[in-house]
Amino acid sequence: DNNIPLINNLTFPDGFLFGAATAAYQIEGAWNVDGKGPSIWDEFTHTHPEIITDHSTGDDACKSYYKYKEDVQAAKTMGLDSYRFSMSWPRIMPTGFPDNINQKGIDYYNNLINELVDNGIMPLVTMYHWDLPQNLQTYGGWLNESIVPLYVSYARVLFENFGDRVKWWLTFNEPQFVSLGYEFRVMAPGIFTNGTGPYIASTNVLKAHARAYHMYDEEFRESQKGKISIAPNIMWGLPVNVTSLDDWEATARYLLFYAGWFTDPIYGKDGDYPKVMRESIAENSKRQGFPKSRLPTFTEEEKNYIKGTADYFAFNAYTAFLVNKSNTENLTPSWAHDLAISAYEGSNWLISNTSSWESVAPISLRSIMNWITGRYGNKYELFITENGFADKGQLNDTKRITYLATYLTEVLKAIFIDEIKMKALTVWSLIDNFEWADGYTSKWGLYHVDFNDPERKRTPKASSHFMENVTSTRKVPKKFLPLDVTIDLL
Ligand code: PNW
Repeated sequence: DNNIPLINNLTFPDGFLFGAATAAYQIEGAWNVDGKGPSIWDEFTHTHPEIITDHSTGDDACKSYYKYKEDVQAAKTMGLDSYRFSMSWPRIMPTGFPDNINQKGIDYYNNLINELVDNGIMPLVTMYHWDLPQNLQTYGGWLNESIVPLYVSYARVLFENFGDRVKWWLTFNEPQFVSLGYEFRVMAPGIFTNGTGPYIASTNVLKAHARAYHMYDEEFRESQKGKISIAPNIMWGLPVNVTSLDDWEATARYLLFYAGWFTDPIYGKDGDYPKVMRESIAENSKRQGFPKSRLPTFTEEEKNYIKGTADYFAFNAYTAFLVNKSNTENLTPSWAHDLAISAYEGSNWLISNTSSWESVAPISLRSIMNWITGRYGNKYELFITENGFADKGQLNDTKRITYLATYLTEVLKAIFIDEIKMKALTVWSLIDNFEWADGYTSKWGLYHVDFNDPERKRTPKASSHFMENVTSTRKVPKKFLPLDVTIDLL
């Protein structure tokens, strides 16, 4: 019966946005040029080259500080509706303090935004993608609550200077950086804090986010009419053994300790950390002899202040893990030991050869979208701020195409079967770039960048032609996904 459409015949609705993303430290280079102050990532790569796989840095990266017009042309060639990029706090405020604003930094972002607007591409701006001014780290960085008003002054400078043209904002990319930077040591500032740092930092990040949101509401929304959110990473989990209640419980903990850590306070009804976190961290802290829980508590006033501070539901989504319970009772205090799970990649899953954590698990995306609406209601527009695949950077990137085709198909299912309000999918990344601790060994771009060429020549990959096809037909082209089945079967 032909009344039920083939999934490949479904069209992305009008207003659905296709985009691609980058981040300042990963692409700009010009790390000490035109008055930019050093960031914690400059410091980290310069002092700890052993942590970066190929001992590289983002000193030059893609040189997008000089080549931003080529980046915009790449987005334009693919027919993208939006480009997500981040602003470097130390390029705008070299010390992180508001008494010193670097006009050349403001000029750079003005030029980039104007170039986007002139080419009909919507700018989506991440205000913080991990490159804290190094000067603020000397005061403790995200562990010191004084950072909250400093972040708010930085946010004000962005709204004042760019808010006439930027209508979509993200306060933070993946606030879970607090565990990578203050526990796992794979990201700047690279310190271990005995199970305290990630929680103190997450509390300050949430307060900074909420204050920036309220400031926008009070001072800018009426004239600028933009939208603000935050982009947590949401990784899906599946129990190792589906008949084990322990594994199901571990999977639920994993979702709440990682994603719910930030989504519950903002989108949940209590404005607070998930109950499972509050209870188990309090219990562990007591057993470990701490005088109070290592997880800070919010006052009622703070909860009400944090609750509801997002205009749309943004999230990064890449992958899933199999999860089971692990016993960590007698181990060092830490976020990971509070979580008390083990996570694995499925043995027969297609995995990325260059990323240590990514496998191709498209069904996870639909599960995540349904988890969001199930837990927080179907009132927000959902905006996938990152999704993409890592390889060695070859031009004929067929696995990236399969990855994107299958994930985009899950978005169609969410729209047409689950009736979820999907607004956008933004591919990570527009161009190959500096992939944090993986340096230049793991490539995510729709465009290849030649890092041996002083000009950093950009070349379209096969996946960029795939995206061009998607944006011009507004469908997942059948030749890339031979799924000859009707949507009711999926
Ligand atoms: C994101 N994980 O990081 C970041 O937002 C980007 O800057 C980064 O380049 C991109 O994804 C690719 O890695 C992640 O452990 C870091 O699951 C870690 C994880 C996921 C995303």
